Amino acid sequence: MAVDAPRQHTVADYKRDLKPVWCSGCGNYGVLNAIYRALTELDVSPHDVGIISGIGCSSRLPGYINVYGMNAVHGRALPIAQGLKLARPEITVLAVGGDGDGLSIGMGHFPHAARRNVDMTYIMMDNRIYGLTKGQLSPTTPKGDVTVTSPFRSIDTPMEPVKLAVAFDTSFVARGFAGNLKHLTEMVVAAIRHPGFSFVHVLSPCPTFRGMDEFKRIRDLIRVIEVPATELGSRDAAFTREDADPGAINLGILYKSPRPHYGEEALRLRDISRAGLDHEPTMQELLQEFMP
Ligand SMILES: Cc1ncc(C[n+]2csc(CCOP(=O)(O)OP(=O)(O)O)c2C)c(N)n1
Ligand code: SF4
Repeated sequence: MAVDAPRQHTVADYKRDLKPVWCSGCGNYGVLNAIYRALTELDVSPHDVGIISGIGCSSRLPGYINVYGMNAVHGRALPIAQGLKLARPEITVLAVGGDGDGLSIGMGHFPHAARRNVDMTYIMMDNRIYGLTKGQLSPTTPKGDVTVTSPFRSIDTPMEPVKLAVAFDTSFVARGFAGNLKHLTEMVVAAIRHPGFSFVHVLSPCPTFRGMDEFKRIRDLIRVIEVPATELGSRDAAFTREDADPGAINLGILYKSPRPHYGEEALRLRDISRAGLDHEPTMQELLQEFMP
């Protein structure tokens, strides 16, 4: 789109009549609104977007956006979304889901999505609990917290999604907060614009199972930072920043590892495999090669 060209889409184009069934005060409303705004800013046609989720309260999100979507299988948003992008490289593909979906049952897919580097965006809505199934401890539940499955307090060390993403050399890593819509929208826009697999960790409170003061607790810890471009590619710097102040949570673009994405690599491979051929092989010729 030319710089001065008027936008073709408004937020209303991405909204549906179906009202979310989320509890009032749920952080997921903030994430939904950030995605509406990001798509509006990117001015992408609803029919050119696909959003795939797993299972959970957060994973209901595709149902509330007027784009192609699928509330899929628990923990499997990433492989399905990668398949969609490979089949339809021209569309914008997002995967969304909770901390349970992405870090428990779906954890095996995260490092592979990062190393494969398909050009898509993964938004993890981290509420530090299993919401849909009514309050069990999740991989990100803080140590010491009481949940329905840790009635005498959790003794597990929580996972840290941003550090995991950095360790996996994810090509773009950011963090936002459902209670800071403007900043979260910026993070989602930057992630979608990034050519490669981008990960946005979103602090998305569940007041129902983590208490009404969860929003305030998080708001008191967050600080928006701007990492200098010269530091964005350093894993050491990213880890050091995350650990620098145990009383603070960094919001912003936290790590970048730019490299050719999977689609570009696959095209290169196709060209190499065709070098020396004087014509496009027919199906008959290919079959003959494998079954002479
Ligand atoms: C194969 C399978 N195992 C377990 C479940 C039950 N289950 C549904 S959602 C969920 C966890 C949800 O937690 P999270 O992904 O953090 O989402 P939230 O509801 O908190 O947004 C579980 C264990 C399931 N649906 N399918
Ligand atoms: S249970 Fe928690 S995560 Fe689920 S809709 Fe309610 S507030 Fe949101």
